[in-house]
Amino acid sequence: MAKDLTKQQDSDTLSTTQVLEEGVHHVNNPVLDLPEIVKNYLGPVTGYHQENNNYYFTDGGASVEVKVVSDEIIRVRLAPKGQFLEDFSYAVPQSDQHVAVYNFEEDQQAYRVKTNTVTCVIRKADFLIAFEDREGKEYNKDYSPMHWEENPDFGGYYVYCTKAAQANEAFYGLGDKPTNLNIRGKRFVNWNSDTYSFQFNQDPLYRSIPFYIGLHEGDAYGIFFDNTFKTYFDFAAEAHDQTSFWSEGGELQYYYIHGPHMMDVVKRYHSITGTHYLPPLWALGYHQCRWSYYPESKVRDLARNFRERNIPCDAIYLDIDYMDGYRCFTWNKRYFPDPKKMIKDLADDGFHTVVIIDPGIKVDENYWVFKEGKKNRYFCRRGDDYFMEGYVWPGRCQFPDFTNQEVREWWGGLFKGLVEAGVAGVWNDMNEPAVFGRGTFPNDVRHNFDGYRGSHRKAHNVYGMQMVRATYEGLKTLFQKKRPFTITRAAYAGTQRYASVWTGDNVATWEHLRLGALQLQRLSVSGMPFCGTDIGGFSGEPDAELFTRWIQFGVFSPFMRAHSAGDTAEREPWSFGPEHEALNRKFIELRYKLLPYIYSVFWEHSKYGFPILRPLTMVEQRLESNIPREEEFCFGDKLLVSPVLSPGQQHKTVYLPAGDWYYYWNDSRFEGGKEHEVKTPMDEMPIFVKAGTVLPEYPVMQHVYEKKIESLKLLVYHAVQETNSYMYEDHGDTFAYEQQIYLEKRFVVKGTSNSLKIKQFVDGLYSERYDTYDLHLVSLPFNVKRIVVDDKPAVAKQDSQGRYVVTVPKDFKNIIVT
Ligand code: MIG
Repeated sequence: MAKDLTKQQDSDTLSTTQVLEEGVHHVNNPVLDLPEIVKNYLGPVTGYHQENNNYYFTDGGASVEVKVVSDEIIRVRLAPKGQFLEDFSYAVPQSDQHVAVYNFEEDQQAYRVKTNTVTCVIRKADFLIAFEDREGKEYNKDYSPMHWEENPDFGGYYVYCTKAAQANEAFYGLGDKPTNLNIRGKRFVNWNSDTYSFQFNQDPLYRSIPFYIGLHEGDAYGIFFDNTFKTYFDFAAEAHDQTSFWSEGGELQYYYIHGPHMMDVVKRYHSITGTHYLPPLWALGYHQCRWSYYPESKVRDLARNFRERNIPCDAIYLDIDYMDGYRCFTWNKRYFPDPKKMIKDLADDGFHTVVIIDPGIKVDENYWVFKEGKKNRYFCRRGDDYFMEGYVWPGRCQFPDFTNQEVREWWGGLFKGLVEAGVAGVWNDMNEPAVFGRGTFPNDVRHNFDGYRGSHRKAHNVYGMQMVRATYEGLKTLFQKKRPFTITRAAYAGTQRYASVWTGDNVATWEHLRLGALQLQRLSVSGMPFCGTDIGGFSGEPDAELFTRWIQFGVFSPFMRAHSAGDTAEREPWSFGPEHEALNRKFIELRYKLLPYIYSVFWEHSKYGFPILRPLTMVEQRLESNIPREEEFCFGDKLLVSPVLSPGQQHKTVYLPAGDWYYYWNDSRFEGGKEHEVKTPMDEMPIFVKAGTVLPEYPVMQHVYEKKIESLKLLVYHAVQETNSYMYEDHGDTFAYEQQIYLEKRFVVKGTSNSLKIKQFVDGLYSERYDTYDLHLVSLPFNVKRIVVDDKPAVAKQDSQGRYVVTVPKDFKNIIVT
């Protein structure tokens, strides 16, 4: 279905061994097929020298650099023959940005590079490297000295690092691997691959994020192996006491990132690789996609249906059929005679239009994109200087070298026409890169790699990242003041600076719904916060129940988009009959109610690097029983959800972390630190709000900004423990927030058995358009006698759920309820 495999391959048909080596279609781990190899290990340390925050150690031949990046981050590099490679990284734009206090010690046994937080110990006798905290607790250490072998394919080296795996250590991260959260006992390879209807445990998939977190006795650290070649990881699979990572080329270069909190590990990983920019508010709404909505009348029908049925929606996607013969940056004028008019009408009705763009450019002398690319030699070439050609949707194609700055600028500018037509977002697909028949480019394709030239071995895993970077930067320039929205399928570490991601071509099965819940949690701890699955499943047919449960999970997916393949039955929220239409509406409405909270969580990510989804092990990492709990997670730090992932499920066991929680649907209070049995009828899913939370809610809108908010609703959940909640507000789609034009509000709630105090602190220069808040006081353990707002008495009513409601000025400072 998805691809036509009968299409002719490139002239040099690959032999089976070559296919194995290319690494895309292999079934067995290709490393097992390698001939006998000789590995060189670092010998005893013979000396060292220092240059600022870099320390160099040698065994006489090889050199090892230990760099203090920050108080909590130390980078290690290996140069087998003493010669380091150029210090260039697509993931870490600047590794020298942090200032830290550090010092150095030497004794009989070891050298120690110390910061205020971490000590890196380099043992003299055997060159083993370890990382400790200030108290001398060992977090991570080498099992064997770093080693390498001459690369039989192209000179250079295969580089290896083997660390000790501690007895009960659990491992997390590595991006979108479709498997259990704890990856101990598993092996992986990173090589971006188009994996239509992938399966549980399949590897590799679309993305390469060579970053993992180790968790041992409640303490966490991270390792980021910044190497773009095909990389491998083994988490105590081959040998129960060893964790290894290695690569088919490039440098052995990794960052040790200290915890002990997993949250801090992720935050610090973001401090070097960047966070996701603050998305436009509309991008957090509900998105409707399909392969493909065309012609124009179909798109207009779709939009009309959403509005007539009162189902909120902010974005409609155009998949490849909007183009003229799949030529990027063109329109099929028969299907879309006047795109500008259509997009304008959609926009007037509150819909943003997002279009797909693939990397393959049709070889066609009458097509301006091809002509410009050809003239300027922007397309990738093979080792013998022939252009890299392959078949994709448009037929015979050539592919821009996005690792070249000049090509990226050119590509970014090509969006001019689409932007003038009103397009608000761009979806980058097939950028692993995917090529019909052969999988991807052959290894001999040459890339500019921003001046650090290399073959496809080095550039493959960053190709998609550089494509979406070109897209993001181009849109940003063309939009001027507005925030672009971008989404990519392929990625390398750091791609979060340019785009959101979705998990690719999943399947309409319950297993895939569950897999999606695991993948999004994994992406979130791996530095890819803005992520989603194809709601409903890309291929195959979900039944009504599966679709509704997937919509429910979608409400708590950072990115919420329904998508389906072209050969499936209609797949809109109303496609499953009136009963499920009402259920789907209810949950899409819930997403819109929660938008001010969701937006605030994105702000916390963008500004501070906190992940959006947080697995339970991250929330309560000292509790070993949380390690196998992978179906529930927190969205931000106030909401805990446990999506229903099985058919016919009538109830679910939910563990609540320590503290009090309120059930979202009826305000009843639950005690944390234990499990609860929760009913899960179709119209409910387990959602809990942490006690002490101030949860902002918008009225239901059909799209963002549809209605002017008269008075903002704030749900205030009683707590005895003093609790902070943050709310972020701004224009929603401009970059003015970079000039402090935003509001960051902090609410402090503190209660007793007969009182509740609420304080507000406001920071920033934006002014909201409403004047008051409607405070809904949830589950007060007492009857209200008096409410005092900034020393003035106020009157409360009771709402339909029996909550006390009081309207207060938006700039209140202090409220006392007794
Ligand atoms: O070869 O553009 O993952 O979301 O609908 C298939 C058509 C190409 C794969 C994407 C999918 C998209 C489809 N694309």
